[in-house]
Amino acid sequence: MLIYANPLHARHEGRHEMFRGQLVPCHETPARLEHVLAELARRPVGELREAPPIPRTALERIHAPRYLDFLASAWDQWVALDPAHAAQDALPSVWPVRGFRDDVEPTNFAARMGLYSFDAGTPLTAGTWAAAEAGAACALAAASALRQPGAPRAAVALTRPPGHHAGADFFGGYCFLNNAALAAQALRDAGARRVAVLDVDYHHGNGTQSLFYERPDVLTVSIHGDPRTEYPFYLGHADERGEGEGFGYNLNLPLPAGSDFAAWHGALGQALQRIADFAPDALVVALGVDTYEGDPISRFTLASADYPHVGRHIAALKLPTVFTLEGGYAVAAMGINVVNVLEGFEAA
Ligand code: OKP
Ligand code: ZN
Repeated sequence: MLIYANPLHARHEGRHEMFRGQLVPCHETPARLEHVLAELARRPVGELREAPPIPRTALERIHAPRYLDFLASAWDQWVALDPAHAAQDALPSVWPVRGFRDDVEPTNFAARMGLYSFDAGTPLTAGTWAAAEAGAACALAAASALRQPGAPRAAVALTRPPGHHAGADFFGGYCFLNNAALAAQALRDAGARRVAVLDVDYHHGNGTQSLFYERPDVLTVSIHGDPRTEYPFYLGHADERGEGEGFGYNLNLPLPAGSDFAAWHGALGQALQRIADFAPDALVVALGVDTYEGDPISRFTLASADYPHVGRHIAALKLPTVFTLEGGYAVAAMGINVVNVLEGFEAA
């Protein structure tokens, strides 16, 4: 497999996220990706490649122009408000919930932060845009690699910040640009008639679901902690099946917090069966390993030894596959768990 590692990922380095009324150190850190790279150096399951830069039009296939304008300029505006801001992250604090307008873009910076976000756990930092844009380039390069003659079976966008919570015009859940959605759309644009997205991160991929909710050409399937108790709370229930022409093309498989690999594996079987029935030309896997038993913010109990099976089962679909890196916060085990999935896929 080909692996596109984001060379600018460490430029996104949040200091704090809001948790229970306090600012606590970020879980989503540069060390996460460094551990995956270190494990790949020990177990080289693929060839590392560099992603070419992408035009802004590539991002506009998924994201709203005014949202991209905001993200690209937000840090400079934050620092312009007060030079002392250069040493602080920007976090939103006010949001337009039900009944408020989202069609008029406020000029006030805090108001725009809230317009384009849904939580206070996702700091915007000096290098956020550079890191997110370079990560999107990795996702698009991975999608494009699968369409080349002599293409590998899989390509990986090894990147952070993650993407699956980001929607057309909002960030949140540590995500800014939806790498999995960008890859899925790029595969469609390059000629794949149907594309499936399988999201195995602990948290529901609300951004990806919302982006494709009314479309029958991109099937979205997510296995995750029950949103009644787990983040992102307001989406991810089993009765969300798509809308309009997209009805029947979204499948949510929520599991109770505390679920073990036996339960998770059962849901994976359902997910893979639905994907096989859909008969897509390509697959995108939103690969989070925060399903791990040692994860500090999640509550499934998968063991490191379970992850090769995950990769093997996904490979059994025999589809050209893009992996995008999503969550995983047990930093020391993260490299082992991610490479276990990829090695299981390659061994199948
Ligand atoms: C991202 B990914 C809000 C903090 C809540 C957010 C979890 C984001 C997970 N104050 N935590 O799906 O791994
Ligand atoms: Zn997650």
